[in-house]
Amino acid sequence: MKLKHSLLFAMLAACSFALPALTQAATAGPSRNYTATLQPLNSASIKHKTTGEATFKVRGDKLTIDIRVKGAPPSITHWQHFHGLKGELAASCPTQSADTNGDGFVDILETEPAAGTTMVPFDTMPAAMDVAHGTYPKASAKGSYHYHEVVSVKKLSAAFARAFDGQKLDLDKRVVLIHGVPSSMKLPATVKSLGPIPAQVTLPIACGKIVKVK
Ligand SMILES: [Cu+2]
Repeated sequence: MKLKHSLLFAMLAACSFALPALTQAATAGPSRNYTATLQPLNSASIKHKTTGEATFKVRGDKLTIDIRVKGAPPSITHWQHFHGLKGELAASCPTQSADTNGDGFVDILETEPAAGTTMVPFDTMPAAMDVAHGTYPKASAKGSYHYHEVVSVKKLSAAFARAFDGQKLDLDKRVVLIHGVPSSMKLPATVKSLGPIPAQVTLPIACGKIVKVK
């Protein structure tokens, strides 16, 4: 009996120590991880199989973004963003069947039914949400790069809500799109782009659906 009591006491003591630790973790904010496996898009037409991985780590107010890409058209800048649908639905990555006009390229407009619209740029200042004027990473001569940024979840969420009708970031409803072929690459006139931006800049070359890591 005596042994049982002391065991019970030890368990209670352990619990009362564990409680303050749990409370501390709660005030530091949630800890969440997400990942996206990047699969090639338009690889047959552009002769580059772009692959890679994106990871998103939320620790308190810090969101750490890492995007590792290989096989991309080398020595050029690659626009990259998360795209998503406005509303509750989750975006998905388009396949080559999204080439509805049959010109051999899935252009940015043809990605919209599945992937939705351009939302947050993975440039040097994601929370500025300046998609058209951001500074994006440049691939090495071998076609690889590693993008790394740490952003404030609060700042990014606030900017996102302002731009998208109060919506939440909801990373696991978004897709990562990587863009860009050399400006010298000839594309059919049927390959569409956004406004005055050349189609070579916005042509999607890889996509990955963001999923929550358990
Ligand atoms: Cu994009």
